Amino acid sequence: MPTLTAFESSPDRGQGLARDMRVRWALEEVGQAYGVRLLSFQDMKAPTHLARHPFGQIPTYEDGDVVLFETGAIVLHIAERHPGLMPVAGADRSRAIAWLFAALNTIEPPILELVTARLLEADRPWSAERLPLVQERIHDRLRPLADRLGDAAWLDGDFSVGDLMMASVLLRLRASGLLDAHPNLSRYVARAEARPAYRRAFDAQLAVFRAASVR
Ligand SMILES: N[C@@H](CCC(=O)N[C@@H](CS)C(=O)NCC(=O)O)C(=O)O
Repeated sequence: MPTLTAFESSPDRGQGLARDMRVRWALEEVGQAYGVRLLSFQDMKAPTHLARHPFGQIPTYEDGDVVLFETGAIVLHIAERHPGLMPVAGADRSRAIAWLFAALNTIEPPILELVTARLLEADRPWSAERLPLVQERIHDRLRPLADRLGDAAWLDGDFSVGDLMMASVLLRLRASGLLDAHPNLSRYVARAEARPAYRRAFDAQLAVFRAASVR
């Protein structure tokens, strides 16, 4: 049974944004049971965890000889070994992987810029001037994504590992309200969140946060 690492007490306070959520969700989609090793921030930077993850972050994934970091690599590893998260072969399979990369490499970077601008740079004198520029760069990415999705349920045929990652990345925007300007993307995210596998993953992550809060 694979083992993940996750925050012992998540800074997002159980909103489902900590990235072990992506891995939990993928495992739930394919019906693979898993264990979780919870880590404090101190544990994350200790040699035992640095051997699993060179940057001392969560999540990691361990299954026998396989020890992985980076959610893209972990989720792809799961999708390659279990049916249900991408087409079995050919160009359709490659396109599902392309959407996984697009989520992480094209859509997530400007969203992370916004997180940085809001959380780490809010007290800088230039912050108020910079924020609209960061927001506009996000819309520059969301507009073509929304155009491509159109009225479809998922990005390329059936739900795939690409949708799992894209919805996970877009969920980081919810609190900002920026997604509201793209109603079909809001509906896409809601559709993803309504999947039973997503709910199970969310509830499992929330249970960890709640247990840590009562200690
Ligand atoms: N690109 C990495 C990012 C991992 C990441 O940023 N993890 C966060 C939690 S969601 C973390 O461990 N933050 C604490 C830190 O960086 O010290 C991935 O997708 O796995």
